Amino acid sequence: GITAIELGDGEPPLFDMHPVKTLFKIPRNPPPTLLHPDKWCRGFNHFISQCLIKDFENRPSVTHLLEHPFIKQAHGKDMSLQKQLADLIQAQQQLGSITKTRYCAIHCSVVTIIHQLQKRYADLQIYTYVGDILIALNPFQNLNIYSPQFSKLYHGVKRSSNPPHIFASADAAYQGMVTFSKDQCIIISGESGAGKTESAHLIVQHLTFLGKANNRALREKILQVNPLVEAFGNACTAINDNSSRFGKYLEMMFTPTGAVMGAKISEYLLEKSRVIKQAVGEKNFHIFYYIYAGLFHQKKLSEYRLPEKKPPRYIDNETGRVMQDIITKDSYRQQFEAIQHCFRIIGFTDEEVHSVYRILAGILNTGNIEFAAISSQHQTDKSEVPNPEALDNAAALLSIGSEELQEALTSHCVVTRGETIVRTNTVDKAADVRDAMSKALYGRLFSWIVNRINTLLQPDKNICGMNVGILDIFGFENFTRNSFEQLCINIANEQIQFYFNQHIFALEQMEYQNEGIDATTVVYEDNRPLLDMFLQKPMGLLSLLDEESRFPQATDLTLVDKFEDNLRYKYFWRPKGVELCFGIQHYAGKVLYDAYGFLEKNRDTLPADIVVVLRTSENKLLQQLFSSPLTKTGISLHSFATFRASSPEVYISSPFHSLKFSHERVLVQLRYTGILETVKIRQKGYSHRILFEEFVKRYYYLAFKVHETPLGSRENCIAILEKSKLDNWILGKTKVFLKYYHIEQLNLFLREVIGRVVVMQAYIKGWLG
Ligand code: AD9
Ligand code: MG
Repeated sequence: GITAIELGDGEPPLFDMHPVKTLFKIPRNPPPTLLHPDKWCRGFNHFISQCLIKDFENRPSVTHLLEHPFIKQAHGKDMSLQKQLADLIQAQQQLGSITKTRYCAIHCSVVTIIHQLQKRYADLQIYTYVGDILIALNPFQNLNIYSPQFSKLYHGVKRSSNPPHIFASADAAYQGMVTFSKDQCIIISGESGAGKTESAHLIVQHLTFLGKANNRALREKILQVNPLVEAFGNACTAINDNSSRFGKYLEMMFTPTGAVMGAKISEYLLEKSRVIKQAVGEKNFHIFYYIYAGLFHQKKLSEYRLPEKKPPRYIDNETGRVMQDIITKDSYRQQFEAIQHCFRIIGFTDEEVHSVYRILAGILNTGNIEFAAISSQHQTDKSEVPNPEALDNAAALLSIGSEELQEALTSHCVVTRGETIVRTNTVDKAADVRDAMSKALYGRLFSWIVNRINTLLQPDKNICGMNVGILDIFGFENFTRNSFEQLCINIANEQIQFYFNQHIFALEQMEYQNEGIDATTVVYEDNRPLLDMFLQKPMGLLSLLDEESRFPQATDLTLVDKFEDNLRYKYFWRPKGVELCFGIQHYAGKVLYDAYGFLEKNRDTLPADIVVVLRTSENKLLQQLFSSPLTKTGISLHSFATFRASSPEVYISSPFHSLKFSHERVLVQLRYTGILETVKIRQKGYSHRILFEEFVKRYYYLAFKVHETPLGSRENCIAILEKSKLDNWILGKTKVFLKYYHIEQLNLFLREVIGRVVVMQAYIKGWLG
């Protein structure tokens, strides 16, 4: 049977599949104070609320709670339920640090949602709606629910006709775009490993299915975009074997009639430092292993000057297993073939692909260049390359002179009073320059690939189209050691959360007020102050970091001192005894950062001498990479701010790295993402708010004759709504307030009516002609 369920929005009924359905129903009105046997669901919720308030103050034991006669009576024989409840309450106790009001405000929903999610997860029903938001739990296994048959099933039907599915969300975005000629945006958020990237693929898959153009080649191309950029931008981390190490905003462009006509990607904040070093248990970007394996099997390693015995330092993270994996793992080789296929389908020339491989091999060889100090009486601090082979290899692959490269690595020019003086680099400095060069090469290569894809998939400029954007970034990260990269990633996530709050809570509540509608305010955790701490100028954390990076004498320690002196926020603290450490209370949890290397990473400088040498390259692609000054990729995600007010969202949460549904993990994620508050506001709120005039223009067919042009008045809105036999809608001062299911119903009616009109026109045409 169909098991569509809804959390929030009130309709259709909640959890009708549940054996103790009333028990877990979210009360639509405030719970009554008395426990009426007929309304024990409300009573139960109320009881829990009382317990939890007490629990918050006294922290009684769970056993004590379970001994309570009401719980005993309510749950009778269902011991598993008791156990779950116990787990749940324990988890809540562990949460700490949340305010009492908030704590009480969320608990009812916690019980409901978590139980429901768990039940569904046990049946591998990973999707659940919260109003127009979709929660997805990572199944960690292949589900056979993404075939073209499923795409068909979810095409243009009412959401309640089928179980919740990511295709339905993609479909809603597409239908919204076509029906209202409005760009749409799908935001995918959730912590690392939650399944965002996987979801983004599925959305692209369904949108390509919907945007069927006659142009099959174009569809094929679009489907290859994600795999290609992810080979270069994803890597294996401690949490996720295919972790996104960059932020990606993919826009799919459609013609006014909804045929796909192109695509565009924007990339943000690639974690370039991964090229030169990876944490224990982590790997470099996938592409390095793919080409190594591919070239090995094609017996072409020597052509690219890559050793067969000991793989280059940049990809050999001291486990010594890398070469064995490269030789034996079929998946690497298959991925290499897949990438070659992607390049070809999208339209890269063989020459371009060859250049890309040469640059990648060049980077790997660059990493192997070593430096040793020259001891001489006259010169101090000078270094030389004791292994000229690596130097020659790198230079050959990058098509530059090997002497010039050595020169640029081991010395630098300083201009003083119009005179150019050559200074030598110490061993450490030379190694830094080498690594900076590798990072710059990779970063610019990545941007070039993205730009090239954009050129190859550019839509016809003469058609004024619309788009659906899909935002997939790196999820919130909290490792044992967190560095600059984690800080950037977490700030980006903080901004997404802020956007989410704005969109779901702040803007919506403001609109109710303006329109004179009495909707209960929902209290939510506003992370604005925390964002201010990061982004404010000139005293925010990022400004302080930039400022300190400009002082040549500054160290990572003076940086942390500066943070401590200037950031007077409750979200910031400095643990005692660990000098380079500072802590931040993010929306998603506390993270301890190790400031070692922060300044260097933030400066991200590439010596001019290196740029000069690379520009002399005979490799056309490489020349191009360094021909223009590259704009620094800032931390700000302002470019994401093109969101439309009515855009649907996909909201991804996950049970994290456990095949078992873990209450604590899910609970924590539900809590910090504000899902519980979202349910509240979605129950009480109206996700669609349309100006009278716009509403009449869209739907007048439903109550008026085709040739009529009714005024965009309040009365005409009422006429349309009544004619459509809808209830529960509200009229504000200038807008109609509707729930998502109203829109669904109206659009369905509209399609029927238009269908009739079209048939009639065809009939008349046939009759006349
Ligand atoms: V990160 O922030 O980029 O580190 P994501 O993107 O949230 O993270 P990802 O989509 O990469 O996570 O999912 C992690 C793994 O979970 C995937 O490699 C799949 O093995 C698995 N996964 C996620 N979603 C699904 C799914 N719908 N079906 C099957 C899935 N497996
Ligand atoms: Mg990802």
